[in-house]
Amino acid sequence: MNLPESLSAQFVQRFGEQPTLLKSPGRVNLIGEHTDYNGGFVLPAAIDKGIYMAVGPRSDRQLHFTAADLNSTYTGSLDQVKPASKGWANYLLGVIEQVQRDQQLPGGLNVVFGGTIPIGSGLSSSAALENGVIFALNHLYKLGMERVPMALLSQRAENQFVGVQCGIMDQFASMMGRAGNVIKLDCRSLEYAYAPLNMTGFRIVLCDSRVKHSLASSEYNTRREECEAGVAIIRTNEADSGSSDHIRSLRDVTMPMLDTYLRDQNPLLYRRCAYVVQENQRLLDGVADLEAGDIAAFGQRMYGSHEGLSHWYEVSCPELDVLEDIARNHPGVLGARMMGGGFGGCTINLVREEALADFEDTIRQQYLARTGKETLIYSTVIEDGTHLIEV
Ligand code: GAF
Repeated sequence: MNLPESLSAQFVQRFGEQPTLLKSPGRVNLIGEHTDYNGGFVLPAAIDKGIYMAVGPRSDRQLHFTAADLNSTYTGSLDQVKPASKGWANYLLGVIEQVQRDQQLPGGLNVVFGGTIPIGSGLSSSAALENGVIFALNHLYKLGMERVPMALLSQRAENQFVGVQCGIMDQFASMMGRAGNVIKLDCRSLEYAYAPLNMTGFRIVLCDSRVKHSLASSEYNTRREECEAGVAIIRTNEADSGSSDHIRSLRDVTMPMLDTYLRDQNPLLYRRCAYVVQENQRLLDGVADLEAGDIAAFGQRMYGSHEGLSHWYEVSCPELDVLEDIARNHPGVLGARMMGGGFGGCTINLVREEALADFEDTIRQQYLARTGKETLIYSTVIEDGTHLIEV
């Protein structure tokens, strides 16, 4: 029995009726890290690993959720949605709370879910879960919501209920993904375009550091504050020399501005802001590489991204740096970098097909030798965003 079949069987056993089934994927991001909350660009895609959900409406106002992988259950009411002690339940409750700000749901919800996204791997299982819930409610109760508003609702649930001040990238990628394509997303306007990723001859391989340092969420919020502080300084100085109305975020800031107002005056803020300004440009240049079919040039930009994230933005960690270093020195790798918020999780690697086996062996052996830790390696493919499935 595969995972959706097993979830479906558990649903029938628990609720005595057939569920609706859906899949909500995790995401990768090829380049453009920590740019989303700075009004910049990202280049993510939905992947084959994801959350599977068996869902059904209820005629009463109860909520019955089962996290099958954890063998854990939550029961509550639509009329009393408040943070739960079971952390996983908050990703579902946050979505329900957001929906009910706009409209009264006609009934409760039954959910049995499980997943193939390793917990804590930085592949956005939380966004996948949130998207799964809003997609289920939209389908079951005919809420009439389009996909982008659903992704935005998931992000608000994460910001306001779960309390993580994430940008829009993860929820957008999981909801909007299209098989075989990356999404070039302007995180300010939410304009987006799909770009086919020609994967002839190489694979996307994720190397899981299997660490999640506790700094992750506090440092994430600190980076956001540092970027905002940098923008405020640039605005003030630019206002003195003319108009600064157009400077709303680091998206509007240039390297000459940073050189003039921050480099000597505040080296820490300079490094943070310069990383973001350069990463945005790297993404635009990288998209041009992909359009030209130059995957080798794109790979070099991934190394540049890692360098900036590690030394200037300081969101990497020794384990991720080791994974990137092993990859950079392997002849079969086109590009590699840490991915997502940082302080643990996965690196993303573009690996030549013929080198896959040797790459995996090398990573396993050297990561163990250099960190004393075992890695997990996932070869992944780009798939569709959140969607209904059948077993
Ligand atoms: C995490 C966040 F959730 C995203 O919004 C994004 O900021 C990312 O870190 C860094 O690019 O995944």
